[in-house]
Amino acid sequence: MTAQPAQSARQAVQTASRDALHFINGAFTAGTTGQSWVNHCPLDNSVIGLVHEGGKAEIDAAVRAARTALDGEWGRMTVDQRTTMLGAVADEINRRFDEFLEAECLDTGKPMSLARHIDIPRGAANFKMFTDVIKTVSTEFFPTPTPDGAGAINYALRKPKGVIAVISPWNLPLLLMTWKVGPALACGNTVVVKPSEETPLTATLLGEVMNKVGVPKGVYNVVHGLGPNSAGEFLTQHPMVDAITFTGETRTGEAIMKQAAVGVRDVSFELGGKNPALVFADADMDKAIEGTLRSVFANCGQVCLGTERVFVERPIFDEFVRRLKAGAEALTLGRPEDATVNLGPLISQEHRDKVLSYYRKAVEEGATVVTGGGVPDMSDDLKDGAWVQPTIWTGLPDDAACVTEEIFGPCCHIRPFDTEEEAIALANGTPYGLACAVWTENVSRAHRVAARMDVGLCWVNSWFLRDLRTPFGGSKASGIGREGGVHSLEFYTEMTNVCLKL
Ligand code: NAD
Ligand code: 6OD
Repeated sequence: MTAQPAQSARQAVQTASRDALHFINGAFTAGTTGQSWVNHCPLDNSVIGLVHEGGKAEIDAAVRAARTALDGEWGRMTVDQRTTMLGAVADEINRRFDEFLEAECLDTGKPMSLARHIDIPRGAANFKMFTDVIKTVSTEFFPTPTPDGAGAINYALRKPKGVIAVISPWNLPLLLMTWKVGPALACGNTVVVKPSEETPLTATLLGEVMNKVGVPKGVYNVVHGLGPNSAGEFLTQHPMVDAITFTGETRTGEAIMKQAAVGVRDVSFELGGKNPALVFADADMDKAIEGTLRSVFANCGQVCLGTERVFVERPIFDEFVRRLKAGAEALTLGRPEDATVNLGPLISQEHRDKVLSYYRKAVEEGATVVTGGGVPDMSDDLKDGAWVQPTIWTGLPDDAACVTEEIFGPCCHIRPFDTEEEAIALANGTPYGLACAVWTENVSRAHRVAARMDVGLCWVNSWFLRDLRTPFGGSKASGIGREGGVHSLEFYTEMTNVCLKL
């Protein structure tokens, strides 16, 4: 996406109803760059509004506001005062639930049934949960012997890390942004958020919520922009940013890590994946089919934890392929508000081009297209949207691009295996290590296989079943660090050990 001068873009969208402004130091502003771009709805390519692009001046203003808030009222609040306020943020998200729902579905085109049950409730829950965690966490205490016999006591203090840069993607915009803002604020930090350029609305709306509940100005800031040579990069390079938490592509993570190296800033990364599902012959077939359909196609395949490689034990391979095909072909594509719809469009035309290039590549690489592989026929009002067909392949070689590279679309490759050992080797044979799903009714096998998966998250007979207290994150090229429950505190706080000689 390329930013255009505001004037020309504005002329094109005189009817724009939803411009996305920055939220800096408690106030909404278009900023000073004069640059903006048109935000399109992926359902039909219609215009949502303008998004203003922040530059170095906006980032600087936001980071300085965040710093000042740390040293001001926010920094002086007790944990109780802070968590009461964040509880009110959660309540206010719930009170304005329908506005968040509409904004998220406008930006992404995703089914309201999905956003209603996952995206928006999690936006609120991410604030509630971390306020509970921070209120109950204890610190270490060691009575230490000394040669004079009097002893010393050691205890660790947890303090906010400072100004946290939050850079988030477009697939679950509110959920993934608040997954980081919630714990960061609960720990007493302040934040500058750079939401995805594709999905600016809910982060902006959250600014209104912050003001409504009286969160001091400067605690939560949003600057819109692109990544390289724009707000994203400028934010990570700002010398007053103390740590960077990022969710997005592995390649972007590499770039941000270089940017974070200046000043030796800490990073927490949730990155890409090429997640496997292992379906053993002793699995409950109904559950495995239902779970795999969700893990492959939910959110139109745009879930970092989603399955793109399915390995099925040979005796049940044909039946599994037949039933997954039937399930995929029964999925309904359409408008968010239609309760019968399972799948929305991809996030953008640009992403559709990428996914369709993989659909073509799969055929060139020798795939059998079990179902899909192209563009669906949509009604006239949706024909300009970023639609693709749910797609299943078999027969690809293990080194095919569609088997090794993250596609982030509604598609998977299914391959047979003969032994548990082979299944584990195939599943682990990737530079990524985010998540996997194991389908088996054999409890011993479940534990045995789970222990050998090189991933941060292993689901057995389930997928995307979340308990927010658990460690969440990826291994290998899928991330650095874990967030969730007390694990988030490791990143969002700095510890000072106090040793007091008695
Ligand atoms: P992306 O990496 O393209 O962009 C993510 C964010 O980074 C955006 O806000 C973007 O503007 C910003 N950005 C890009 N370049 C930057 C730079 N040089 N400096 C600073 N900021 C920069 O990712 P995306 O396309 O928005 O999201 C899809 C990807 O995210 C997929 O790879 C998916 O697997 C991954 N993801 C991972 C998780 C997880 O929990 N592991 C969750 C969701 C998405
Ligand atoms: O559930 C979560 O907390 C989380 N971070 C989910 C990530 C989904 C990726 O698309």
